[in-house]
Amino acid sequence: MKFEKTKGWLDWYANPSTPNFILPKGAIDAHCHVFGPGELFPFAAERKYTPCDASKDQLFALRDHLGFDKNIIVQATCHGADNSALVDALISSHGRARGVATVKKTVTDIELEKLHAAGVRALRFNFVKRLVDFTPKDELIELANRIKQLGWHIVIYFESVDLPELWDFFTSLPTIVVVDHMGRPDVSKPIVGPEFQLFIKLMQEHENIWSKVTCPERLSINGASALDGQRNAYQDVLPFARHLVESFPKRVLWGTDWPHPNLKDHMPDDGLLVDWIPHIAQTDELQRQLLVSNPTRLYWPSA
Ligand code: 0GY
Repeated sequence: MKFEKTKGWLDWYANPSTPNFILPKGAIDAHCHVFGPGELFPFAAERKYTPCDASKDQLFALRDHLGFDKNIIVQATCHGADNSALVDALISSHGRARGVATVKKTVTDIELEKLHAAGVRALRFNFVKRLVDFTPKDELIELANRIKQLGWHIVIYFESVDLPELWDFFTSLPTIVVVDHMGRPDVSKPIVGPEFQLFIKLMQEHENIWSKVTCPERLSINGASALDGQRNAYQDVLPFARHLVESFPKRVLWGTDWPHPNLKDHMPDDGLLVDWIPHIAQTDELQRQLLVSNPTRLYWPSA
């Protein structure tokens, strides 16, 4: 089937630069997606956007170009609860990718076991209203209890203004819980302000909660305009990410977010995004934890 991209959709950066920062051996890109290709893996009827194609081969080429060893591929909302493109990418990775799937409450145990065999190790619960329709919390809790038996965890995506309302639900989840993109802080507000401090409190009080220190390009207010050849970009996001890396060194993950869905203003050069890492993780040990030991512990525990 031929799909028409959403108007104004920005394609991923075609020729990313080679990073100056040499990733530690075994580094894992812990947040990225595959889109289609639509002709092979049609986008879901309930999707809120239609992306460009971004195939497994293009993802693996980026992995090799940037110097990552492995990927964590997160089911994107444009594929709904049809995990076929994700599963195909996981199988084709020959053990070098694990997945985060989206399922409906009707998923059978056999289907979950097949996802596990392909390399899925988590479910994603998405609360971002522009991306998904509402799912009742009791359905999510039921799923969480089922996937706990498989040793999986939950990945949650939400806007920071919704954290107070979602707090009780998040803190009742029975597994490790990984928060996408630092809970999407409003980086124009102070790091010591009530909004980000609530997120810090969530992580301080609940040792099962982890955070991805990802998506400066998505969170930055002055992003594209503050670029210094992009190598010195996203200064406004930096203190938030650095604070989390230094406060919770064993519970943070990093990823490219390739192919960067829904960016409106600029598309980052993924090579330059990698060069952002040493600004948020400033020692070899913090970099090793962020890029190697934390994601390995979570996704390849027996490695
Ligand atoms: C991200 C962010 C976004 C989209 C999705 O699954 C998705 O559609 O995750 C977004 O639009 O903020 O993590 O890729």
